[in-house]
Amino acid sequence: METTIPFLKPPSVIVSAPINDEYEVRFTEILKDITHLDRADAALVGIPFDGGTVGGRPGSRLAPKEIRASFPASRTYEPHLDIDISEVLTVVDAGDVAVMYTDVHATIERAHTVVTHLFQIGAIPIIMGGDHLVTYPCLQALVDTTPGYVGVINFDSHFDVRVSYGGEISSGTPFRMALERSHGKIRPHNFVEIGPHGFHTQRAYRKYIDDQGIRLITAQEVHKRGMETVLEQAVAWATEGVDALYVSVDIDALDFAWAPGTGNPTPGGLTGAQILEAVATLGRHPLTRAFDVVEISPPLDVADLTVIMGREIIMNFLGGLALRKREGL
Ligand SMILES: [Mn+2]
Repeated sequence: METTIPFLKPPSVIVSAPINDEYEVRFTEILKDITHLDRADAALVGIPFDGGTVGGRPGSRLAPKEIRASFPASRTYEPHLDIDISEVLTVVDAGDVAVMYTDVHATIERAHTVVTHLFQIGAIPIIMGGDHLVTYPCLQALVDTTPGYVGVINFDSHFDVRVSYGGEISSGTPFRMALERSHGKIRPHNFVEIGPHGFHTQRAYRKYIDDQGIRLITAQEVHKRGMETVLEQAVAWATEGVDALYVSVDIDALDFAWAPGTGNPTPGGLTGAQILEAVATLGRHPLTRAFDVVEISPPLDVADLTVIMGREIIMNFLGGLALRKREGL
């Protein structure tokens, strides 16, 4: 059945699989087009917008295109999870939000409209940013379509709760905006930030986090205690009394060795293995309703490593989602 969603354009790239051996299935071979949206478990959607990048280096508007171009390298089976997503999931590439590069507010409106439609259809949106500002309309869409409270887990090297640049909204403001405009539906104690580290913020924002009761797990704490342990705590906090969970991955939560192609690369962050473990666990959680990966900047990348990292983060989230469906969670 054809589903028409306003402000949605076809995918920026459609790639076919290279030559396979007879047992091989590439992710691009199972990725369906928008005509399958009504029965999709998950829907990829790009938001190629970096107009919120006011203080750093842009380029993340090119990430959806480059991640898509990289998809043929992914197969459908993962040995640790022991799951073949082709046996379980229907995944659709819904396309890109028709952003307006010179109009931040119109772009936010359009992203909100598109993602709201995806929630109403029942698909879990897999959002490819764009900078971190794009999380705001997507999270707001989940708040607007969820009857009860919404929890949030954000992987980030920054808090992203700024009041920045004379009140201008930006990639540093999405979670403050979401909290203050959620009409109480995102309670600070259900909002967990994992990964802040390094000399990249100010005490005033830490004070805001602490005063509100927002939960903080620094990257150093993840390294000391292990991702499995801290994530168990994070999930307990974020899901307490909520109807839905939103998961956001700012690629700059990772150490710059694992994700050099981003506006603010930093040392000391999460490892590739830590984030992949975390997103698979969160994909499997029955309350997770939305997922985004933001701040991958292909023009700043080295040998496509950050694009590949983003692609693998998406694949591991889908692996978790496939486990959830197979186990009936
Ligand atoms: Mn961020």
